[in-house]
Formats: sequence, structure tokens, C-alpha cells
Amino acid sequence: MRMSGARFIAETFKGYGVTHVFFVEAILRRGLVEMETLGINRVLTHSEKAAAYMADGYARISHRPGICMSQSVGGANLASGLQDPYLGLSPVIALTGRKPAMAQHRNAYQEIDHYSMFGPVTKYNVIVETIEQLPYLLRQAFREATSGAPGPVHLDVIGAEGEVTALAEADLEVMVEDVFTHYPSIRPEPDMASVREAARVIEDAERPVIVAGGGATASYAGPEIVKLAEMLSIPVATSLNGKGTIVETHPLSIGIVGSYSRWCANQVVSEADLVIFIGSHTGDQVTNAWTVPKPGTPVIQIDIDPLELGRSYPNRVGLMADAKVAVRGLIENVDRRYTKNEWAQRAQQCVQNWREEIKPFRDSNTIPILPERLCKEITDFLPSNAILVSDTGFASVWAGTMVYLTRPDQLSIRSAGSLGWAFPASLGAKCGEPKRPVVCFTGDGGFWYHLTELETARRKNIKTITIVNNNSCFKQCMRGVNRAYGDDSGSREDMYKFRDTDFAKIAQDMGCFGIRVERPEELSKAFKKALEADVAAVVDVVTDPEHDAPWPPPAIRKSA
Ligand SMILES: Cc1ncc(C[n+]2csc(CCOP(=O)(O)OP(=O)(O)O)c2C)c(N)n1
Repeated sequence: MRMSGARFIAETFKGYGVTHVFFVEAILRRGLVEMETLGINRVLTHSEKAAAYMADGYARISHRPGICMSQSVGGANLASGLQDPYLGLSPVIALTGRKPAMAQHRNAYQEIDHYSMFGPVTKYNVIVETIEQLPYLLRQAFREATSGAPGPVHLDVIGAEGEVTALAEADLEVMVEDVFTHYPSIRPEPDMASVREAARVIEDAERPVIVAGGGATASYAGPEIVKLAEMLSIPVATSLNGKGTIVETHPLSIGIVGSYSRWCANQVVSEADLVIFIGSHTGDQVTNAWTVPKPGTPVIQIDIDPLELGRSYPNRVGLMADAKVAVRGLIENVDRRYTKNEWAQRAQQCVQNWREEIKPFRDSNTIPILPERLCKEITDFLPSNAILVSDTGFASVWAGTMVYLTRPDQLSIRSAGSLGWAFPASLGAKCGEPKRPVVCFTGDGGFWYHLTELETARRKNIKTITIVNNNSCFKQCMRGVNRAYGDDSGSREDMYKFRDTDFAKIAQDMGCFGIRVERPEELSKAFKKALEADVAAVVDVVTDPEHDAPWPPPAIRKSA
């Protein structure tokens, strides 16, 4: 059928189930006009990086690719925003404009090479040279983004605003491959002999532990993992990305392991004689720089990407498979008689010791408020189907270790390391799941990055709650700065301190709901008001800048 590139892109997006696109003008103008006719929501943002983060939050929550777009000159900003979905394995499709061949290599205004910028943050990075390529390359973009371990892709479309491709016409057929509209797209089955072998290894182990990562979340493998754990009484730790795999009130849940972790989880994983990594990239964060578990600990690893099997921990058995399918295979092959009750009790004791240790902080009534108390109040407040979106740094440590997900349908996503990600990502998450309450947990340093998106939230009626752990500084950096200064005098605060700022007032000025909380007993009422507000809400919580997070976690405790 004869159609323009603009119409083709819009119809393809619609066919693949895209409900929102995130962009900064000027890109694919005619395409955006066509998208309006098809009911696709166009979210204009205040920076390309925020557009990428919104697309990322949308993708991680909806399990469908998130779309972000920019003009050629915005390409560098957009690429910087793909770092987090790349590290977090999230299917973001980025489109940029690119000036035509005759403008290349001759000092064209606003034009530099995109290919080398997008390469390190994408799994597929191509130039759409002609309109005839569009059907192949756009379909491939969806295929690449959603298959195997998901990840970002980039299409460079000819015309500074993509207009050369968008305004051209050709005979094009819109073809939607249902399987690549979401992830996991294809769920590979494990080799059954290896499943049986893994089952025997698990039965023989005395102290096995499951470590569930983002691949478990991506595969919706939580119920199967809990079932396997319950069959044999195996303690379950998660990475930050795997948070929510098991409710944190479950007796087998030991919390997040690694460097942004609870010491009790590190203790249990260190004592294990078998670690079952499920959808975990075994990077330095989840393993506390590859010390937990101890090198040499026998490992079973399940991953959809065969290149991950044994990358950092040689595998006793490696299963190349979708996490949900592989764990189902284990459930069918393990013998219930090999339960590890004594070991599970030991793990529970560690968790109990940790809980007792932090109780005084969670119950603290001090002013300024302690982050632990803030997290306890968030735990009590979080609605049953809430989505928790947390930023990096101490926000990750606090939300990951101290906010408990206590209901099976609560979800958590978090920054893969880029400070400032959480607030825009939470707006994207809300677009992906408009009916669910979305709660963003961020420090003030992180919130400053994309504060302007409060205007976007208000304009597009994206009703989220942002809780700012406001200590007027980069708290996580304070220790390192003090260490760098040692006994030297100087203005160390130049490196981490901000002016005291009332984010509630800023939110109100931008047409949003804002409330500042300085006393712990006011928190629950403030959260309730934020939930009831009919616009995006900010709860600005003044917390103690002197109070440190439990990071890095202590090494193994002899007394645990
Ligand atoms: C893009 C980026 N730049 C810098 C950092 C380093 N960094 C990690 S945490 C942090 C400070 C976080 O401060 P804030 O958000 O206020 O939270 P707090 O630590 O005070 O709780 C910084 C600067 C980072 N992770 N990402």
C-alpha cells in the first residue's frame, strides 16, 4: 500500500501496542500527527535524557518497548539517557534524525556522528538510509529490543528531524509480529538432561540459596521461584532488580544481597554451599565485588543469554533458558524429601537478628526524621498493587533494604546507576500502568536533575507520588569527600552540600500537589493526602543529613 514513512511508523507503533511516545521537538513531526490520529499519547519532555528515562520506566513496567525520539542535535542527550536501560536490560527504542549524506563531513550545523555515541548503549544501532528499509529495520528494532536479554536499540532516520524518510512515500506493508510486541518474546526451554542434573545438585546440597535477579522479574518467574523455595526450604535473596520476586515477610526471604544490601543476606549467601543464580548477571553490585558468594562456591546459573553462564562464577550446571520455564523444570524434577529445614532456620535467624538491629531506627521519633523511619512509613503506606521506583545511591540502599514489599502484586524498579533516573522513570511507569499507584523514592540530589518534568507530569496528567528524602546534600558522597580531605582544611561542603530547598513549594508553583514533612508522625497523613490528590504529588521529607546508610554492608559477621 502506498503510504508515507510517517504513516508507516505511526501504524507500526500502533500495531505493536505502543500507547505513549516520549520526545523533544523537533522530530518526525508528521509522524506525531499521524500518531495522534491513531490515539497514541505524545509526551513532550524537557530534555532528551528524561524522554529516554520515561521510555525506560514505561518499558520495565509494561513489558513492552518504550519509544523515545529526538532531533539530530538532541542525539547526544538521548544516547546518554540510554545508559540506564542498557545497564538495566530494558527494551527502549530510540529514534533520532540525521542530516542526509550530502550534509555529512562538511561542518553541517548541529550535526555530529551518532553511530559511535549509540554503539555502547544499544544492542542494535542502524541508519535508515531509505524509506524502503523502514519495514525491515523497524520490525528488527522490536525483535532485537524484546528478544533474549532485552535492551535498547537505535534507528537514525534521514533528515535532521527525520523528515526525509518520514515525508517520502513508498509501497509499504505494516506487519506486526505479535511475539515481539512484548518481553519475554520467546521463552527458550532448557536442556532436560541439564535440568535433571541441576535437580540432583540441589538435592545434594546442604545449604543452597537462590539469588534472583532482573531476569527473574523480566520472566515473571516469582511464583515458580517461591514454589521451588518452599518445596525444599531454600532461602531466597534477590538483587535490587529482582526485588519483589518473593514478599519480604515470607520466612524464606532474606533480602537483597551484594553491596546495596542487608548484611543478613550477605551472611547467608556467604555460608551457602550452593548458589542458584536465576536471571542474574552476577555483576559487582549483586556479589559485593565478586566476594559474595565466595569464589569457588558451587553455582547453578539460569540465564536466557548463554554468554552469561559462568561469566564470573564457573557453573556446576548452567541452564540456557527463560527463568520461569527453567524453574518449572526444576520443580518437576526435585524430590520434596530433600528439604533443608535446619538451614532455612539458620537463615531466618540471621534475618531476625538484622530486623532487631534496625528496629530502633525504624521506630525512631527523632527530628530530623531518620530515613529508616521514612522507609517503615512507606512500607505501611504502599498500596497492594503499588509500583515503587527508586533512584540510585542511598535511595537505592534505603528503598532496597528498608522498604518491604509485602504483597505479591507490588513491583519495584530502580535506577541501574544513573542519578536522577527515578523521577522521569516513574512518570513513564505510570504511563505504562495508568491504574496502579506509582511511588518514586529519590534523594534531593537525584530529584534536582529532572525537576522540570513536574511540568510534564501536570500537563499530561501523569499522577505519581514522589517522596524526596531531602537532606540538602549528596549524602552518599559525604564519606568519600571527607576521606579525600583527611585532616586537610578546606571547603569540603562545596563537593556535596546544597541550599535547603522546599520541593513541596516548587511542586505547588508548578500546579502539582506538594507537602513538606518535618515530623515522623506526620508522614502517613501526608502520604494519604498525596494519594488522594488529583494531580502529581511531591512529599518533601526533611531527613537527617548526619545519618549514614548501612553501606557498604559489613563483611561476614562471626556473631551473626
Ligand atoms: C549520573 C550520575 N552522576 C553521579 C553519580 C554519583 N552519585 C551516586 S549517589 C550520589 C549522591 C546522591 O544524593 P541524593 O540523591 O541527594 O541522595 P542521598 O545520598 O543524599 O540520600 C552521587 C552524586 C551517579 N550515580 N550518577
